[in-house]
Amino acid sequence: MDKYRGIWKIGNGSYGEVYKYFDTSSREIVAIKKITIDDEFDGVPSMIIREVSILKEMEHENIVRLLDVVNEKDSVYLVFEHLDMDLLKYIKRTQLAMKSHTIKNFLRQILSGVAYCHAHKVLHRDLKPPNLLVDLKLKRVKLADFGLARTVGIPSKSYSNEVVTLCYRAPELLLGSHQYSSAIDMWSVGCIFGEMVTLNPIFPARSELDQLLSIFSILGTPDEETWPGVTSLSPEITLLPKMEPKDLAKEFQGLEPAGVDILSKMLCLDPIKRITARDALKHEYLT
Ligand code: INR
Repeated sequence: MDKYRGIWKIGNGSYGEVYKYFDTSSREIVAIKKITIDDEFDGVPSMIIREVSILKEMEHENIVRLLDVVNEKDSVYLVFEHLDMDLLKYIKRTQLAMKSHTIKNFLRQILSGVAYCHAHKVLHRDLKPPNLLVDLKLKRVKLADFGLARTVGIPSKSYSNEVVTLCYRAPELLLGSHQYSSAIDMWSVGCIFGEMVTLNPIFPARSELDQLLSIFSILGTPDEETWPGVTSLSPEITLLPKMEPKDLAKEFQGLEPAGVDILSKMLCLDPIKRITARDALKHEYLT
């Protein structure tokens, strides 16, 4: 680690903190995720090995590049390329509105990264604005924080003990499905797209039930007709208030009709009918 000079802390990954460092040999700024191996947490080393092996496999312009792995004493350091900020900060500092060509450009890049992951049988499983990194000069977006990729079950607390946000979680997971498919990432991409348009989480909520009601208040409460199999997935769904779907064009004012169409296909409640990343890239909104 001697060749790296620490600068400051820039963020919190799903486990371990991220620092900005200066690599004195390459003379480049890098981002280093420091993971302290604590004997209490049996699961951590396997999570690290998993993230490292996934990231080593992934080589794509829209996926953050892992440059080096250093194992020193009781810590593992993951050395990544450095980007200016995460998408949450980018959205927040935007104040007014993101330009429609920037939204389109970012969505295309996010979908390219996701399509690449899915083609390699990797699910990200925790896509949200803090896990997307932005290069301001190149206007480039990259997927980061693969900590949850491929692991079994999604924890309710992160390694750093922060409450895991539910706002980007697919309805089938909220209803108790254990079948993780690539559709769960597409739901998250839809939520992120909507957030770039409105600058706020489109389905804000603080509990799992609250989250479902927030989703259904916009998209309507599903039934066997709109989502075959939903009542066997969760018989309790019949106890929820029956809400009608709203007009997305009204909910997302300013978004062009093709944008509303692709959004509705990503926010399709039934995961079987949800658009794939590959098909979304061919949608007229992006061509
Ligand atoms: C910044 C982050 C800049 N750069 C937060 C951040 C605020 C401002 O997390 C980050 C990273 C970076 C980062 O430049 N490269 C990486 C984070 C991660 C991997 S991870 C690589 O996986 O989310 O911890």
